[in-house]
Amino acid sequence: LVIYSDLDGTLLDHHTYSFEAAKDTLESLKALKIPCVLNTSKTFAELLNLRTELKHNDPFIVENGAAIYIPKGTDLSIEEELEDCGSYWRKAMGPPRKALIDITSSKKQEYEFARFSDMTSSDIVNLTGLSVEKAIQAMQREFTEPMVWNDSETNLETFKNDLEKFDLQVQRGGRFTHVMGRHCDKAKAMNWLTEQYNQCTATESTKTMALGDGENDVGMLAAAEIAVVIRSPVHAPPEIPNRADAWLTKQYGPNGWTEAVNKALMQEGYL
Ligand code: 2M8
Ligand code: MG
Ligand code: MG
Repeated sequence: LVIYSDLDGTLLDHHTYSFEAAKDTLESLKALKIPCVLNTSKTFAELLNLRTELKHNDPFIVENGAAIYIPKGTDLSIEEELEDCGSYWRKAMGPPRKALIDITSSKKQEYEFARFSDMTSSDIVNLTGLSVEKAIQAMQREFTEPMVWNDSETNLETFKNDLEKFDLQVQRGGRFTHVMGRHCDKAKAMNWLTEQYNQCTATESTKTMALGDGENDVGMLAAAEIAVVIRSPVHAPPEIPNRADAWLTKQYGPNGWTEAVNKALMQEGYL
């Protein structure tokens, strides 16, 4: 079993960003040697900090599938050449953020939006409830551009169509609307990494479980064998197409996460 987990609204509480309710279960996964891959909209800078808090040692995926980081020394033998990023190997899939900023700048007359690149760290603090330090880490983006969409839903559809011509796509997170490359997402990154795990386990293929609360998690949940929608205190659960078997947790955020992971551990015979 390999677990792929979103952070905000899933492993972390939507409002407080606390993972207290999931701590014991995270420890159990470590003891059982079940990798828990973080698959998030957050940046590498945010992950460096959070992984220390979470005592997380497994691979992780940042900026909505744009880059996969594998700590050096992880028991995986990867055939293709990866970028050497100090303590990590990196597989990058997304276009650089600069391109997203340039293209969206050309749309500023037509639509109402405020991008991270238009905001100060105190704007981000006010919108997210993050500390100034963490807001600054969230601003250190490489592949995606979150924005506050201040225009109509109809115009969002037109904006999406406009961006498609530039090979870009738009996905909603818990708070923001993210502009990102059209050929990368959480699902593609998960599939690539699962392929690497599969090549390592000679006898059986890796079973995947994915947990998420937002629209940007739908593809990842649809592609996982065990799909878990984490109930949100602020928005309706996303629909997972063709997955009547997807679980919806009773509890919100990290409480729901713990509920679902323990259910899976029982079902798979680990407990
Ligand atoms: C943004 O991501 C969340 C993910 O659901 C959102 O769209 O609400 C990102 O900018 C991330 O880097 C940041 O930490 C987070 C803070 O709430 O917001
Ligand atoms: Mg989320
Ligand atoms: Mg996320």
